[in-house]
Amino acid sequence: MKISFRWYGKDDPVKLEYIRQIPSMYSIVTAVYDVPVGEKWSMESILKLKEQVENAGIKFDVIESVPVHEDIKLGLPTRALYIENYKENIRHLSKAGVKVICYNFMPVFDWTRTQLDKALPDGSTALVYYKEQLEKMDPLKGELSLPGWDASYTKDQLADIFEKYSRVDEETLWGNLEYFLKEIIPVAEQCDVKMAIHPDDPPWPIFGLPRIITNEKNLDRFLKLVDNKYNGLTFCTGSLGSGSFNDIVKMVDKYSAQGRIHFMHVRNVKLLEDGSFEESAHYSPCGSLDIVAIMEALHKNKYDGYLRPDHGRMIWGETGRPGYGLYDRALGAMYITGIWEALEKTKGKEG
Ligand code: DNO
Repeated sequence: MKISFRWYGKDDPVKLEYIRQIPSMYSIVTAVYDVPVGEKWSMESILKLKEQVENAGIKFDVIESVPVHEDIKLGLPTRALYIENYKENIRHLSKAGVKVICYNFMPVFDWTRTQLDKALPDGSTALVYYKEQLEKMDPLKGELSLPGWDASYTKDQLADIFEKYSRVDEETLWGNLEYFLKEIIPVAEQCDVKMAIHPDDPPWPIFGLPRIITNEKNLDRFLKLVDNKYNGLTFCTGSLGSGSFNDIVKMVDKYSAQGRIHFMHVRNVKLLEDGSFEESAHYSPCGSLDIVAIMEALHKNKYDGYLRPDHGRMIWGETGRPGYGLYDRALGAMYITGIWEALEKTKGKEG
């Protein structure tokens, strides 16, 4: 297992120098942030990023994300250009030594929460998704600002995209995903870069838009679309785990045994009765997931891919990017590292 940490580039208040001080830190997870979705990333900007990361003494192995242009998800004729750009990005990143690319195939919105600073009983704040609040939100009306939502859309553009998606149901989205994979996976294989799709967060349709990377049956279907290890998963325990229908330990065990998990996002989530959820500290008793059992499954299957602690709460007065402060994610990294060390000592290095 290779511990990694997401870093949002030079504007991230969390400095590379601080990340490096977390014991066990191996690789940074980052991206080129100043290029519009769908465009090519120049070799120059990739190499600049690599240099910054390596100067801080950490590896530059994982990209999260190379975003997929909506025209690809919508299956529009203009997808041809964006797919060529995507292939070029894979080639460029491989030249810079990148091993894994994370991406998602969620229409319009990435991860969605209804509140970013919910105060927990211990005084920390966390990201939450309350079903009742979501049902009252309408992205086409009012001021809606969601994390992961590309704020560069004007209201009119958003209305236009929603109109286009009215002709895309789940099966059409599957078809568009298959088309994309059949184009890019051969390039990823030639370049020895593993593609790792991120599941939909939350794993169910929102605002009437389809979502398909949501459960075990669909992950099986996804992996068979192109049955090649370069077509793999970012297994996000919190995203899939916010659906009580997902048996996370069983799924981690199954897909890591198949060698199809290239990147793990590990975090905990507390499920509430009505299908709502709150993000919690990584420590198992704080949420609904058994983090030790998840790590045991990875260890048993000799997982040697990348893993990053995912969203943290805001603690100790830290302010910054919701979910992506330093302190709670660093606690998560050490908790996970501690579990792994204990597994190696008690069960042997071979898993
Ligand atoms: C949220 C992240 C996601 C992820 C993308 C991958 O915190 O895990 O935004 O980066 O879905 O493309």
